[in-house]
Amino acid sequence: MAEEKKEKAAKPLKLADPVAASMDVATQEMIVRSHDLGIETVFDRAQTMKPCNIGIQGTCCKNCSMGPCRLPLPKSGIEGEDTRKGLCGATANTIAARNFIRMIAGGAAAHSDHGRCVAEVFMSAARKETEAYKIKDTVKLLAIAPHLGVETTVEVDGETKDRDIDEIALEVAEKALNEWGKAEGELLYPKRAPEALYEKWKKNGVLPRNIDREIVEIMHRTHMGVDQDYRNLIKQGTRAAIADGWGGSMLATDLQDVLFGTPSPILSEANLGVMKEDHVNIIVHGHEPVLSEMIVAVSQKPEIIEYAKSKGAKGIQLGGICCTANEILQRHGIPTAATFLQQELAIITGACDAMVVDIQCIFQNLANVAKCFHTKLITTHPIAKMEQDNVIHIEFDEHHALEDAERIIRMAIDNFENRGTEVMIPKHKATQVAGFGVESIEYHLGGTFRGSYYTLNDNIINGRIRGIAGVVGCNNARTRHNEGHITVVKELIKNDVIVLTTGCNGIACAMEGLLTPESAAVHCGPGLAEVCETVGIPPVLHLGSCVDNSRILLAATEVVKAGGLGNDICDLPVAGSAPEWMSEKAISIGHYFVVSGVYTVFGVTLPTSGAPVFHNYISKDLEKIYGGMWDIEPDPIKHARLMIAHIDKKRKELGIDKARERVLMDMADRQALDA
Ligand code: NFS
Repeated sequence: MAEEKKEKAAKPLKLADPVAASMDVATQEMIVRSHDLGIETVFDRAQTMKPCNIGIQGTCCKNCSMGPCRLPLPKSGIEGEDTRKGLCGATANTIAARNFIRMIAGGAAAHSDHGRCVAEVFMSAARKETEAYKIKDTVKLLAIAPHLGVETTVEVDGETKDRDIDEIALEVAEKALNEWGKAEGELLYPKRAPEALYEKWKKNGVLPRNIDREIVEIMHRTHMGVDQDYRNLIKQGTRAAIADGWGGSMLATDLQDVLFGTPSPILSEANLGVMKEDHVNIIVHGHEPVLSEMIVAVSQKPEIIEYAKSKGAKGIQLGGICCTANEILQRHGIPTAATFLQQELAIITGACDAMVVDIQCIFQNLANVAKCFHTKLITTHPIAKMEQDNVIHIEFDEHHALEDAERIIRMAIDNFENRGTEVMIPKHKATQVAGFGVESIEYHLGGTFRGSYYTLNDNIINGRIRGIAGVVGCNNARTRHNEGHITVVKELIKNDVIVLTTGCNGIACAMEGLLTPESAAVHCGPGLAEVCETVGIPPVLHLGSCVDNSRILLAATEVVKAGGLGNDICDLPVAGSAPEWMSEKAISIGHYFVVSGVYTVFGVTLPTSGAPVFHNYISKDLEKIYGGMWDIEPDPIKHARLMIAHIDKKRKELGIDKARERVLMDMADRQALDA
């Protein structure tokens, strides 16, 4: 049976070297396993398929059918005038800028459409049309309401009274949904940014009008023969990126927190070793927590566990991949099974009874791999189906969410007995503490004295903490799996830079054991180690999924508000990084970090290298406008050092550079200096 099934899998043309492909031992073992079974994975495909040298430079235009027009940089570079042009005359700068902002449109659309789905479920919950979803976190609801212009109190007979919570929820739902397509005005959440930043956006004309419009306008402006000035093109990219970070993503995070609970630190595990041979293994993969929350709830029902036992399993083991993993990890402690690049390997364990996917970052090849095993691959979202005939589509709907989830789980349980003999789960897994956020950082590193982020700011000012880095983003099969992530993060914490992580960087750090308080003593410089030990936190704080990068923006805003470190995000000793990025979402995230004032370094490559003038504009000139800028550095050590150099530059500008040697100045001294 297994032999016959194996025939269906494509045999890899060229085999990846497991050690060169990944630094993670579980991954290496599973790549060897895939070769033994003759099943091709992304690691092998990366050997056979090489990227196009022109596309990689960002200078291939296929926006009309006279092309594709290809404008690679000449080997000798460009001396004198750059005469390269497409048939219509489009320059390399125009082409690269158009491609770049189309990536922003793709990324912003993905995050924001996810946010819209959550907002629609939120509306159903607020209208009490669904049994499955309820307004869970009323504290967070009351916290976000004012930012959407929703009153939380009413005047009755001259007296101020609390407004009915159901009424507030309903109005929040209406106001939130309106953000995607309102006819007039501007997006509401950008006002949550530090005032100086908001004013900067206003002055430069980049305040988003509504989320959908900014994305549509990118598609219009990049259509053949419209916008032909890279500066004007990136300006629209800026508007759409703000609409993502300070709009669609931030709404997704907030509404998810209200519906499912605001995360707080929670203990769990990570890597393929979380799967259990004697359990029904259900892997949830994708991004929206709307479905996975239901899977978690149903999998814990006693009658369902009994059903699993009646089929010979000891229980049900859930595991997550990609940002769905981060969502159910931060709210329920469900272990993380894999990063983006390990998704096929989870099936190759032979122990995956069902893989349930929704949207984004899902390999179509999962279907081919699933054919070699008993694994049921279930798509659940109307906008994300697969053409292969072994894929089951169970369309998920908030109105019968629990029934859908139960059907899926029962299908997985029934499938347990169909497992072949070829089960091999790697033993490796690591302990992690995840579930940090703006609120829990305030709790751990805040303090009630003066400002909410007082202790954090104080430790930055006195130099124990050198600065803050946001390290985020994907894996990329063009670079060794997890090595960029881990090397960058270790170099930062070694130099007393505290790291906020999300997405697949968070998963990589978890697999490496960096998300435990104990890791501080092993990997951190003395200042950061002392702070982590005193407050009992890991040196790398996991803030959730990629839409939760909005938490990083708001944490930075809290740092500004707490005082003593300037009056804008661009004044802070902070830097951003995506060492192994690959998705359009990462470009959108990178750009909203940059235009929020953060120096942001990407690894691997950036599709701007073929257009040096445009590259120069986003990596140098943007700093003059927004205080943040893009940079590219594939070498992870150099990458981290660039970030540290920027942090030191900011410390110097703030006049706190000497503090790291003296560790003398405290918050009060600093505020006295500011006054
Ligand atoms: Ni982010 Fe999440 Fe991972 Fe990259 Fe994909 S999971 S939204 S895009 S690969 S970090």
